[in-house]
Amino acid sequence: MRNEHQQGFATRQIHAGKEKNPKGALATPIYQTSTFEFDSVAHVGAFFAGEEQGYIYTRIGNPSLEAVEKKVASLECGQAAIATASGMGAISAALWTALSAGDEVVADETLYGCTFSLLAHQFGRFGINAAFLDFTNPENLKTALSEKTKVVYFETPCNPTLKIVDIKAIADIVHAYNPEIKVIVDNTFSSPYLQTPLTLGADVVVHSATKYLNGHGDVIAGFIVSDEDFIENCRGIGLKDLTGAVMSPFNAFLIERGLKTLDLRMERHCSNAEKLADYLRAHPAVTRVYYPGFEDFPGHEIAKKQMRRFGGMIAVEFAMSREDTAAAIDKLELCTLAVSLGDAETLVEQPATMTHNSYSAEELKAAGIPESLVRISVGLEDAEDIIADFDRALPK
Ligand code: LCS
Repeated sequence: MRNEHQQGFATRQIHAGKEKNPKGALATPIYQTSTFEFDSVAHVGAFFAGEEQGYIYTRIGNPSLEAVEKKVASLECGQAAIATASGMGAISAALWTALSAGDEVVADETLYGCTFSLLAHQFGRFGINAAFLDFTNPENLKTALSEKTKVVYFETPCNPTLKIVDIKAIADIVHAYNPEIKVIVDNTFSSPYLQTPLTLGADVVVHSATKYLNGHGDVIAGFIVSDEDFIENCRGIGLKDLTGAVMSPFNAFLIERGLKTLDLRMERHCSNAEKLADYLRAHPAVTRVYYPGFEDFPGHEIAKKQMRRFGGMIAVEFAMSREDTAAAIDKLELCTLAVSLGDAETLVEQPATMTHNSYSAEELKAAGIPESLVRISVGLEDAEDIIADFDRALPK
């Protein structure tokens, strides 16, 4: 049999991390337990010192979590992963692990609203400064990095404008300046099926597994993937002591189950997004479609280089006021007005009022997020039915 590193993505999404369990169950059992039993007091010391393998308490480790952590590490081509209670749990545990008072984060200016809020509005209280700039010109980083910089942070494609950042170009500039700086990439919008930032020079990947990794809209969850040392620190400090935001064993089971079809789902998300983007671009009520698959989309060439396909997310500007746009969106029947993304259902939302309402009007402008922008997470329905829903809802 080919070893795990030689196996293809589909094989790893099904088999990686799986262990034969004593009762022979094919699916990983849900180890729904908070604590684990010890044989003797004499043994306890060895466990706590890490000299003996085993489990102590689910906030520190659990077999259901370990199975899905190993799978995600394999899919992201990382040495190790840690499961967290949410995407924000992963982001905060990774950042709290990497940063101390007096340090600085340099981040791209277009980020998921709560990540932006954590960096821009909360970190200052703890003596950590965040500087924001546009990473589409990697040269911008050369003047922004300093001896205080400990983390460089970005998403690609970005939420919600799908702006593309060149992972390798950023990682090369940052590590040439100081190899100790952690380049952290939020890979939520791509999933490891479309893009693996660690193979392009990033040090850490974070995920909202709430989205494509789970894929079925029924959990809140996250992951950090990196080398063994960083993940060990995230486990022992960031997650255990600082955030405590551990994934539940039941959610680990659901995500492991969802991951077995990640490639199939991503292929359909991408195909449906291509069709809907083409339809919207030709619609007279539409002024601009943000979609990395279009040849004239800024960043298309970089997306082609670092992604397998162009993803399932689209953003749209209409030739209508914010109110008329909202009225059209309200007329959608099959597509659902909701935040989140990466689900089987097509989800539609207005970032300025929903996911990105932590940005002020000036901050939206700086991040290139128009107030009337509509974001679509294209689902797994028949593309013709999604298009028919928009065709009925949009003014002729
Ligand atoms: N990173 C990205 C890129 C996200 O889009 C989100 C959530 C998070 C991290 C946080 O993950 P969570 O804690 O929710 O699991 N994005 C959302 C969105 O666009 N709509 O609703 C949530």
